[in-house]
Amino acid sequence: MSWQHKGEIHIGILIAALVAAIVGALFTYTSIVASNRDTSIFEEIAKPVQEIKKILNTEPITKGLLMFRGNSTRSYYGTGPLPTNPKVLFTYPQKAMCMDSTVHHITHKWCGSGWTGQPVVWENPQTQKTEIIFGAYDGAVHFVDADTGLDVRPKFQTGDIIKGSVSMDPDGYPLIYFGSRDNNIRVVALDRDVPTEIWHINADHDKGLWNNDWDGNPIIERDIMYEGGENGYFYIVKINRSYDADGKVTVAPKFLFTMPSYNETLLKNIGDNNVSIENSPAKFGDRVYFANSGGRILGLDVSHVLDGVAPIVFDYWTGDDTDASVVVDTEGMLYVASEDERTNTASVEQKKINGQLMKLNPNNPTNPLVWSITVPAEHGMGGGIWATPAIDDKYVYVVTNPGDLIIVDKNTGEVVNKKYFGGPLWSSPNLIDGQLVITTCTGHVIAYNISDIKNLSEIWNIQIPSTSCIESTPAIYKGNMYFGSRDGFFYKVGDKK
Ligand SMILES: [Ca+2]
Ligand SMILES: [Ca+2]
Ligand SMILES: [Ca+2]
Repeated sequence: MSWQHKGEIHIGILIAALVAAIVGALFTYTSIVASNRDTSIFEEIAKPVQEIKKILNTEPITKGLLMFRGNSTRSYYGTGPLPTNPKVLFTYPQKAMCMDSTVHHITHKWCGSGWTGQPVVWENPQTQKTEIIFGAYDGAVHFVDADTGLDVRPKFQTGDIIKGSVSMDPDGYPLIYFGSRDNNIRVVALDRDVPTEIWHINADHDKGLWNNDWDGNPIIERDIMYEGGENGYFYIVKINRSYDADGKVTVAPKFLFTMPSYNETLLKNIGDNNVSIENSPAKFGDRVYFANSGGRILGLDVSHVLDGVAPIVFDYWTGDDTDASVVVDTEGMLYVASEDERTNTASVEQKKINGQLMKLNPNNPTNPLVWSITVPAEHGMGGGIWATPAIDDKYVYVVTNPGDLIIVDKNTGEVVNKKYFGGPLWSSPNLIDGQLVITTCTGHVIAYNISDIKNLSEIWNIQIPSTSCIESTPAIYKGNMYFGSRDGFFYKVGDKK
């Protein structure tokens, strides 16, 4: 071996040692941070070193509950204190919000708001007003003054009903992002005379399978949008937000990454082509997770997505339609709720393994199932779960289509409480200040003290006058609750001042 080769080896070893040291340091750093309970801090710091300082100086500018389940891990429930003697403080609007919608040649009249339907609540720094923003079954996005229940600005009409939740730009840009059944997901600017579309993706952008709606709530993080469509495709888009010479907000979006969420294995397993993405993606650190109606859960590593790559790092099959959002805890564990619809052999066999509620450890990709619980048909209702679970330090709180609240120990998978309300329960539970808020399909909003998890004590229980289904997840902000019902109207519930 010549001297030159030896030199190369020495330099190679040196470089390898350096890389190992850097990786080791980073690993230790991220491990420390990963054990930190504040997920947002974890997300901020699990980044290349050169970005850390820059990022730590950046505070979220927009105040409020800005997206479905409040954050990218889908685990933030707003703020209290909850009311002690809640009343309906306003009903919006004057006339029921309704629209006819046709799918596969069948037309239904839809009213109010539904699944997932959780509103945005944000504090507008310019007007000093708290504003509620939600899409409804009249196909419009509405902008409502949280104090008065009156329109803050004209509604934005789309061509079909809106089921999903709106995302408000978290970085102070006057932009909202939302999907509609009219096949478009839109970016709408709020700094014009009327709310104005400045960009959209049509579901025909890619020839996928199944359908063309957009129910999922997009994640907007560091100028990047993450969103799945009912065409079965997942999209990662650099938004490129800016302002023009007149000071109006602009976007110049660029597709970074697009992929179908299905593959031949999945289609063979399910034996049909319902592989739409209807759930809202979740993001933890450099990983984004989403599921489709075929039950495939994917995790992508998006650390190099600006270079157009996002490799699959997690791939799990639940056996059935998974529309509830994946919820991620502070350790990166996944809580997944699925439906129970398919009767083909492969799906039935898989559901025997993982049931309809499961904890998955994505760091163990070959054997991720930690525990599972079955949610079979009961009380004359089909089995499974549509609502997104809520989590706290110790427990998972999930409500089911058959109509039960089930509370599960996060570590052991033991069911510590089960309570029947009557199904379907599609509205996600909320946790605020040690209280659990459940909304039902008979128009009830109920708060429980959960300090003794085996003996929940009811604090209050109110019912909207129409007794109509509350299918949308309420937004809770400064103790007030904002939600739509299937009766056509939108409600604010709280203590009278
Ligand atoms: Ca459609
Ligand atoms: Ca579905
Ligand atoms: Ca389904």
